[in-house]
Amino acid sequence: MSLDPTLVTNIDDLQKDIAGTFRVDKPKRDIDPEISASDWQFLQEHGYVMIKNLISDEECAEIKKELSPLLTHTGRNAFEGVKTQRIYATIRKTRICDQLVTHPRILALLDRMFMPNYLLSQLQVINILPGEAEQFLHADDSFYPVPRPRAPLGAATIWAIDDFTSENGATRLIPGSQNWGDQRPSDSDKILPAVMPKGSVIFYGGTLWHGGGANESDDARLAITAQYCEPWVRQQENYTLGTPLETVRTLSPELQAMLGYSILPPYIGMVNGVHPKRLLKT
Ligand SMILES: O=C(O)CCC(=O)C(=O)O
Ligand SMILES: [Fe+2]
Repeated sequence: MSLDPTLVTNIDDLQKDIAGTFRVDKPKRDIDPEISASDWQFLQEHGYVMIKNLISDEECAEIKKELSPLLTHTGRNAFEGVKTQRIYATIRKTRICDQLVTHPRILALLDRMFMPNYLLSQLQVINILPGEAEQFLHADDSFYPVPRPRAPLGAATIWAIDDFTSENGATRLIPGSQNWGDQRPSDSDKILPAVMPKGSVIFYGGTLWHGGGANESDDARLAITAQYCEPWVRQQENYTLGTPLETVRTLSPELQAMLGYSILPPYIGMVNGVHPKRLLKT
């Protein structure tokens, strides 16, 4: 390792990317900047943005076919939903969701929201079965004990793999609630069901109040939620412990970084003083 004693001479130098081998790259996104700016603008105004038909019906059918055999358990409490099936450790079990996690239209929003090398916090498959009740309204990053109002520490996507209708459990959102302090939802709040065709996605910051809807239809409602967080807070699912190295080695560099094979310069996320990506070298 080469030594450069001039690299860090004062405390401000520690804000820099001082990694020797694995520098943080400025990502290039395959997405029209005007489209992304308009997504961002809507998100700022309403607390969420809905993007319709981002993947095709055929892709949704393929995703559903791959995920169905993995949907074996219903939830353990009212929050998970006793008539809702969830897949955790999705990264370990299938590659079919990767394309959604790293979709450029979503990453372009995350690039604006968080510091570089933001992390994947959750990747869950959520299948709401007929007869399920409404999920409690909640804000996804409320488990970080940092007082509100504040900027979101996490963000979520919910991809509709089935059509989302107001009968089958479309996610319910309270637009504007991202700006609340300690306020809790009340009957006077206007709730918006995220009705959208399969292949569409909603994106919102972790401070927005929302919840799964009741499923009063005769069919299940399949969704995939990828959630992300700032690189300086803890991920909800511990992907570095939960994903075997041989799986991580097969993933795109972008996804590897998001699981935790990355640093927030200068040191957060290091292993034995060096970049965690070194663990992936055989
Ligand atoms: O299934 C949904 O529509 C929302 C689920 C959700 O918000 C959650 O589990 O945190
Ligand atoms: Fe949620």
